[in-house]
Amino acid sequence: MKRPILIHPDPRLKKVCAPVPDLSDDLRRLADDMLETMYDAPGIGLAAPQVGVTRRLIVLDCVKEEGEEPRPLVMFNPEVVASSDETNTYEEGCLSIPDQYAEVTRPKVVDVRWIDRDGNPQAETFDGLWATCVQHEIDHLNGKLFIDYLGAMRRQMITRRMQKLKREQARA
Ligand code: GNR
Ligand code: NI
Repeated sequence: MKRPILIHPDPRLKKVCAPVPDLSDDLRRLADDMLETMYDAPGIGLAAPQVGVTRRLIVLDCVKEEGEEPRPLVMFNPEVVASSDETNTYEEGCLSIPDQYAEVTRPKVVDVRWIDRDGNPQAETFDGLWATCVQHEIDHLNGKLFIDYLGAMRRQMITRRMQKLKREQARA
Protein backbone atom coordinates (compact mmCIF):
# COMPACT_ATOMS: atom_id res chain seq x y z
CA MET A 1 0.00 0.00 0.00
CA LYS A 2 1.28 3.42 -1.00
CA ARG A 3 1.76 5.95 1.80
CA PRO A 4 1.71 9.76 1.61
CA ILE A 5 5.14 11.45 1.65
CA LEU A 6 5.64 14.32 4.11
CA ILE A 7 6.78 17.63 2.64
CA HIS A 8 9.40 19.82 4.33
CA PRO A 9 9.07 21.65 6.68
CA ASP A 10 7.62 19.06 9.07
CA PRO A 11 8.78 18.35 12.65
CA ARG A 12 8.89 14.58 11.90
CA LEU A 13 11.58 15.22 9.27
CA LYS A 14 13.79 16.88 11.93
CA LYS A 15 13.76 14.06 14.51
CA VAL A 16 16.59 11.68 15.28
CA CYS A 17 14.87 8.35 14.62
CA ALA A 18 14.86 5.49 17.13
CA PRO A 19 16.63 2.19 16.33
CA VAL A 20 14.44 -0.81 15.51
CA PRO A 21 15.02 -3.28 18.38
CA ASP A 22 13.20 -6.28 16.82
CA LEU A 23 11.69 -6.94 13.43
CA SER A 24 7.95 -7.48 13.30
CA ASP A 25 5.34 -8.10 10.60
CA ASP A 26 4.29 -4.45 11.00
CA LEU A 27 7.81 -3.23 10.25
CA ARG A 28 8.16 -5.58 7.26
CA ARG A 29 4.83 -4.29 5.97
CA LEU A 30 6.08 -0.73 6.42
CA ALA A 31 9.25 -1.57 4.44
CA ASP A 32 7.16 -3.07 1.61
CA ASP A 33 4.88 0.00 1.61
CA MET A 34 7.94 2.25 1.46
CA LEU A 35 9.32 0.38 -1.58
CA GLU A 36 5.95 0.67 -3.32
CA THR A 37 5.79 4.39 -2.46
CA MET A 38 9.38 4.93 -3.65
CA TYR A 39 8.91 3.15 -7.00
CA ASP A 40 5.61 4.95 -7.57
CA ALA A 41 7.05 8.42 -6.87
CA PRO A 42 9.44 7.57 -8.62
CA GLY A 43 12.52 7.83 -6.43
CA ILE A 44 15.73 5.90 -5.76
CA GLY A 45 15.43 5.89 -1.96
CA LEU A 46 13.02 6.57 0.89
CA ALA A 47 13.44 6.88 4.66
CA ALA A 48 10.75 5.97 7.23
CA PRO A 49 10.44 9.55 8.62
CA GLN A 50 9.35 10.64 5.12
CA VAL A 51 6.18 8.59 5.64
CA GLY A 52 5.84 9.83 9.23
CA VAL A 53 7.46 6.89 11.06
CA THR A 54 10.47 8.04 13.10
CA ARG A 55 12.27 4.68 13.11
CA ARG A 56 15.67 3.74 11.64
CA LEU A 57 14.50 2.14 8.39
CA ILE A 58 15.39 3.04 4.80
CA VAL A 59 14.76 1.48 1.40
CA LEU A 60 16.64 2.11 -1.84
CA ASP A 61 17.08 0.93 -5.41
CA CYS A 62 19.50 2.95 -7.50
CA VAL A 63 19.33 0.71 -10.61
CA LYS A 64 18.45 3.30 -13.21
CA GLU A 65 18.87 1.53 -16.58
CA GLU A 66 15.64 0.47 -18.31
CA GLY A 67 15.44 -3.29 -18.58
CA GLU A 68 18.01 -3.94 -15.84
CA GLU A 69 17.01 -6.12 -12.87
CA PRO A 70 15.69 -4.00 -10.00
CA ARG A 71 17.59 -4.29 -6.71
CA PRO A 72 15.31 -3.30 -3.84
CA LEU A 73 17.27 -2.99 -0.57
CA VAL A 74 15.60 -2.78 2.84
CA MET A 75 17.89 -1.59 5.63
CA PHE A 76 17.00 -1.58 9.32
CA ASN A 77 19.40 0.33 11.60
CA PRO A 78 21.83 1.19 8.75
CA GLU A 79 25.23 2.55 9.77
CA VAL A 80 28.11 4.03 7.79
CA VAL A 81 31.12 2.27 9.35
CA ALA A 82 33.79 3.78 7.05
CA SER A 83 33.89 6.49 4.40
CA SER A 84 36.48 7.43 1.79
CA ASP A 85 38.49 10.64 1.87
CA GLU A 86 37.74 10.97 -1.82
CA THR A 87 34.50 12.86 -2.40
CA ASN A 88 31.87 12.97 -5.09
CA THR A 89 29.47 15.78 -5.99
CA TYR A 90 25.96 14.91 -7.13
CA GLU A 91 22.91 16.94 -7.98
CA GLU A 92 20.55 15.79 -5.21
CA GLY A 93 16.82 15.96 -4.90
CA CYS A 94 14.40 14.76 -2.23
CA LEU A 95 10.83 13.50 -2.42
CA SER A 96 10.12 15.64 0.68
CA ILE A 97 11.41 18.76 -1.16
CA PRO A 98 9.80 18.33 -4.59
CA ASP A 99 11.37 19.93 -7.69
CA GLN A 100 14.34 21.45 -5.83
CA TYR A 101 17.85 20.29 -6.69
CA ALA A 102 21.32 21.21 -5.49
CA GLU A 103 24.85 19.87 -5.68
CA VAL A 104 26.01 18.13 -2.50
CA THR A 105 29.54 16.83 -1.86
CA ARG A 106 29.87 13.61 0.16
CA PRO A 107 32.36 10.77 0.60
CA LYS A 108 32.57 8.84 -2.68
CA VAL A 109 32.69 5.33 -1.15
CA VAL A 110 31.06 4.13 2.08
CA ASP A 111 30.97 0.83 3.96
CA VAL A 112 27.49 0.26 5.37
CA ARG A 113 26.17 -2.27 7.87
CA TRP A 114 22.49 -3.01 8.38
CA ILE A 115 19.87 -5.62 9.24
CA ASP A 116 17.97 -6.92 6.22
CA ARG A 117 14.25 -7.71 5.78
CA ASP A 118 14.83 -11.23 7.13
CA GLY A 119 16.66 -9.98 10.23
CA ASN A 120 20.13 -10.97 8.99
CA PRO A 121 23.11 -8.64 9.40
CA GLN A 122 24.55 -7.40 6.09
CA ALA A 123 27.59 -5.34 5.07
CA GLU A 124 28.45 -3.86 1.70
CA THR A 125 30.62 -1.19 0.10
CA PHE A 126 28.74 1.36 -1.99
CA ASP A 127 30.10 3.71 -4.64
CA GLY A 128 28.67 6.26 -7.06
CA LEU A 129 24.93 6.97 -6.92
CA TRP A 130 24.38 4.13 -4.41
CA ALA A 131 26.82 5.74 -1.97
CA THR A 132 25.20 9.16 -2.37
CA CYS A 133 21.73 7.75 -1.94
CA VAL A 134 22.47 5.62 1.13
CA GLN A 135 24.11 8.64 2.83
CA HIS A 136 21.12 10.86 1.90
CA GLU A 137 18.75 8.26 3.42
CA ILE A 138 20.78 7.76 6.63
CA ASP A 139 20.85 11.58 7.01
CA HIS A 140 17.02 11.48 7.06
CA LEU A 141 17.21 9.13 10.09
CA ASN A 142 19.24 11.83 11.86
CA GLY A 143 16.78 14.59 11.00
CA LYS A 144 19.05 15.97 8.28
CA LEU A 145 18.01 17.03 4.78
CA PHE A 146 20.23 17.74 1.76
CA ILE A 147 19.38 21.45 2.02
CA ASP A 148 21.20 21.48 5.39
CA TYR A 149 24.44 21.29 3.35
CA LEU A 150 23.58 24.53 1.53
CA GLY A 151 24.12 28.10 2.65
CA ALA A 152 21.48 29.64 4.92
CA MET A 153 20.09 31.93 2.17
CA ARG A 154 19.57 29.16 -0.34
CA ARG A 155 18.08 26.85 2.32
CA GLN A 156 15.66 29.55 3.47
CA MET A 157 14.59 30.25 -0.10
CA ILE A 158 13.80 26.56 -0.66
CA THR A 159 11.99 26.29 2.71
CA ARG A 160 9.82 29.31 1.82
CA ARG A 161 8.93 27.71 -1.51
CA MET A 162 7.91 24.52 0.29
CA GLN A 163 5.78 26.47 2.80
CA LYS A 164 4.01 28.11 -0.13
CA LEU A 165 3.53 24.72 -1.84
CA LYS A 166 2.02 23.27 1.33
CA ARG A 167 -0.34 26.24 1.73
CA GLU A 168 -1.51 25.75 -1.86
CA GLN A 169 -1.92 21.99 -1.35
CA ALA A 170 -3.98 22.62 1.81
CA ARG A 171 -6.38 24.89 -0.12
CA ALA A 172 -6.79 22.53 -3.10
O1 GNR B 1 14.76 9.99 -5.54
C1 GNR B 1 15.74 10.55 -5.03
N1 GNR B 1 16.77 10.90 -5.82
C2 GNR B 1 18.00 11.29 -5.34
C3 GNR B 1 18.90 11.88 -6.24
C4 GNR B 1 20.15 12.26 -5.81
C5 GNR B 1 20.52 12.09 -4.49
C6 GNR B 1 19.63 11.53 -3.59
C7 GNR B 1 18.38 11.14 -4.01
S1 GNR B 1 17.29 10.41 -2.88
C8 GNR B 1 15.76 10.85 -3.58
C9 GNR B 1 14.60 10.19 -2.84
C10 GNR B 1 14.55 10.72 -1.42
O2 GNR B 1 14.16 11.80 -1.11
N2 GNR B 1 15.04 9.94 -0.49
O3 GNR B 1 15.08 10.36 0.78
NI1 NI C 1 15.21 12.53 0.70
